[in-house]
Amino acid sequence: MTMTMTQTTASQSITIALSKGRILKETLPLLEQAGIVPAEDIFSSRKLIFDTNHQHIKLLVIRATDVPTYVEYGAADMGVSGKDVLLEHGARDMYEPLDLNIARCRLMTAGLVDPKPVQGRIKVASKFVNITKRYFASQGQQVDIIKLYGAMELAPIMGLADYIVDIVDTGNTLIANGMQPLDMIAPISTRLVVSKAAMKMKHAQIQPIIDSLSEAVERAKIAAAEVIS
Ligand code: PRT
Ligand code: MG
Repeated sequence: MTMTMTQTTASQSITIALSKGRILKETLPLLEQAGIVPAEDIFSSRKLIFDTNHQHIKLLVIRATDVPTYVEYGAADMGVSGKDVLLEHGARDMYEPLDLNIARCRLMTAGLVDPKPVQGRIKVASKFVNITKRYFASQGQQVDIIKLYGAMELAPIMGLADYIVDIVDTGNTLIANGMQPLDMIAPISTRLVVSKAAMKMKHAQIQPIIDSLSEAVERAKIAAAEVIS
């Protein structure tokens, strides 16, 4: 009897995996607008799991690239993840019910403003190797892909690669490094993802969270439009 009750309680608690870094800064105000507030300040804590003002909702704060993995395996019921990360990961076994409309940017190819002639096969450096492979294949181009973990802009300057695939916002980082954006691969924003298993098993807990986040996104859009006009 006690066992059953414990299991019921555990299965009805909801874990939301948040991407730390720049996405987190924009996620927390949205969560607050949706009525979900961490029990303590996330930025001044070393914790990885946070209680909230809702007894049944917990927040995980993890590396952005790990969020789809937690949701895919059902270790987190929901997640907040950049579309770039989802595209690169593959995002199997999860739904993507909501565009949170934050951390907007573009995934693009880029190259030197003054390119050197290509020697042999085209080399493309990126941390998004799967996206890069798919994009150039879709263009009918065979390229060698070089995996990097950061500072992609350096690769063409140093002759490591002819092109890069990276995130572009203002374009200032490219310009500062003698590069220019070339082709747009995909527009990017942050998405709410839900594990397929959790959507089935915990629908009664999950749907209200989706709904209140959706309303928070709409209110943020209206507020942004009012600032502009
Ligand atoms: O940095 P680390 O490797 O630890 O993790 P991360 O890069 O995954 O995390 P973080 O905090 O940098 O957040 C990345 C996520 O934010 C991405 O997955 C995108 O979904 C989103 N996002 C939105 C951005 C940008 N805008 C952005 N401008 N991510 C990165 N950038 C970087 C870009 O890589 C480039 O170096 O900013 C530079 C370009 O900006 P502009 O304005 O100069 O064009
Ligand atoms: Mg970064």
